[in-house]
Amino acid sequence: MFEPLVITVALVGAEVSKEKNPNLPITCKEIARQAIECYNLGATIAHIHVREEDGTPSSKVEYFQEVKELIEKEVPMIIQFTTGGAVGMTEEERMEPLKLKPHMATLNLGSMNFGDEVFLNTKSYIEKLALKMKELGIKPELEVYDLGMLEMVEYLVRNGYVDEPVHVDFVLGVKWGAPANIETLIFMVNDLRRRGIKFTWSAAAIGKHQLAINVASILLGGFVRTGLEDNIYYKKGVLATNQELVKRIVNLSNELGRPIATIEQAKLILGIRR
Ligand code: KMH
Ligand code: ZN
Repeated sequence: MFEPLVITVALVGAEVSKEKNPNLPITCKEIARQAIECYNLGATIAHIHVREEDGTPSSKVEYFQEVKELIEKEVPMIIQFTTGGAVGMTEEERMEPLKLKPHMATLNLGSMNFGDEVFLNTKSYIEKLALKMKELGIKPELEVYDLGMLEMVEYLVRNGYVDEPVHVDFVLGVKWGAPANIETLIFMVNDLRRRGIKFTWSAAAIGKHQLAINVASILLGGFVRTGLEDNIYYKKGVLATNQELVKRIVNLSNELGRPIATIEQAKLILGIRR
């Protein structure tokens, strides 16, 4: 049988606005509060972006610190910082929060058109981030948005930038990345297997595809990333909360016979010792 299900909640991201969904957490206190509530419902990883009070995406280290401290004061959740930040942030801005040594951080594996903008992740920046995380003992989550990035997973493993087993997150349905469908997900998982990479994996999907890809991941033995960063609706026309999205995954996974990972199990599976 599969390992218990590790659930990541991506609480806020950089692209969604409170105008689109008033349940979106913006202040550090709101982000931490929702993370804690999601932990109590079954999520074990909090994927963290921060915002200015007016909702603008921010890279301020003191905000990351506040969220981290507020969560850690109440629950032993795995804290995962974004290094993707928002399109347009400098490489230095995106890297800064790593000095707070979160348990995990994202490592985006390539440049791409991202909606109407360009999300820049050069090979040299990927290498630099990977080495920084290695130095600080931060577990990277390798973000794969398209097929070419599978090649980058192998490159990083073979050249010692990351240690196996790596943790990979397939992010499907970003305009203009790989499409969010089950065939693509299965192809990506099998591709890494063919390459002989030792890995754990989760999948995220944008908008209306989130639920189907989450369920497919439960059934295929992967882990789940849900949350308002990727999708603001519970169902067509009904806005979601982070808590509702997590609760639904917990219920579905239980119904499908896959238990939810405890925090100890999640840390063990992901090799997080701190
Ligand atoms: N906001 C996107 C440009 C990550 O968190 O590492 C990138 C992103 C990925 O959200
Ligand atoms: Zn993110």
